[in-house]
Amino acid sequence: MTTTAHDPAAASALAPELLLRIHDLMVKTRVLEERLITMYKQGDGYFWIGGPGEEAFNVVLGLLTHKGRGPAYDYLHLHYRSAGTLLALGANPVDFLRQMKNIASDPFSGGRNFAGHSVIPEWNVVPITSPIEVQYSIAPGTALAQKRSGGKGITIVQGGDAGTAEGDFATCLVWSSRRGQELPVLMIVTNNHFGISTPFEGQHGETYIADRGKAFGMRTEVIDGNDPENVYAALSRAMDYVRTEKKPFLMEAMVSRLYGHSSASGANYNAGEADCLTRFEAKLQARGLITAEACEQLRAKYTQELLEASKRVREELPPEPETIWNHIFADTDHVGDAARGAAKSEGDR
Ligand SMILES: Cc1ncc(C[n+]2csc(CCOP(=O)(O)OP(=O)(O)O)c2C)c(N)n1
Repeated sequence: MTTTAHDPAAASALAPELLLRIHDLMVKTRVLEERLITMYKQGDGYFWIGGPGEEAFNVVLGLLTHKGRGPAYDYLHLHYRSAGTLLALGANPVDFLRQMKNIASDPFSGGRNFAGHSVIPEWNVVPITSPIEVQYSIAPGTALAQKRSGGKGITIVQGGDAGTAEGDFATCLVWSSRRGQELPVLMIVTNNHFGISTPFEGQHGETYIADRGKAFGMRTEVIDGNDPENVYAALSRAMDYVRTEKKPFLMEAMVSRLYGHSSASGANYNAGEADCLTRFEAKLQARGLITAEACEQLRAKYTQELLEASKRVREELPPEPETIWNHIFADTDHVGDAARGAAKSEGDR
């Protein structure tokens, strides 16, 4: 395709194929979240939490991550709004439906955790937790291992704005930035301006959370997380810095929360928030890269696929009681019959 100074497509530094790939993944992620919400509302799950409104940022993060297992690759300490990142890495959306339905074939937790709590050891995706922010105090550990092993892997840790009030966030600032012992950590705050129902304004003295990094000698940046092209440029710069300098970086990305906090607040669409997907589609259409019809067809295709998958998942079985010990770190039964027997014979001696 030839471009001229008047061609709107020339406005992007990214290749059209890449822009369309990002768009495809954003649509796939949005449709997945909407399917999960529908499943929840139909009684096919107990709770929904996810990231509709964060697709622009999260998809690009996944595309830029060096995927693999072990310290030579990037570690991802994510949170419960990260489906876009995982789909961009290549995760199967049906696995998210399996976790929502709590069936045995859920690869993340064997049907025992609720939606949005993924873990993919093969890709260094550490378990996503319900307690918010703990990922920030765990992240320096993988970064330290990476620094010691000397490879190109970096540690990426992400969470919301309200959680930065927790001590774990300060732990990450301190441990990542010790002079002469800095760690390759990309700290990300996806700021949707709310902690459940608490607005940002009432909880922060600082204007930008990212500014806290400056006191620790960190590079920082505040970005519009709703614009995937902008995100691509900013994340590429930040990751490159962390990878080559082996020093921390704190990025704050402004994002939207399109369906409220979770099913606990109704999970209904909030038209008052900026929608990164409709914004991006308008841009791509204005540049002649995709038509409105093609956007609708793509959405319809994924909607149909996931509708069919949700019907299949409904027929699958819940986990067997004895699998309760799977997917936990301890490999010893400390409370069952075997443990009681051992304790008794200890006492008999
Ligand atoms: C340690 C801990 N405290 C409180 C909660 C309850 N809680 C769940 S989500 C949440 C708000 C998180 O807000 P934010 O960090 O901004 O992330 P968001 O969900 O908005 O992406 C709270 C307080 C929790 N899960 N864990």
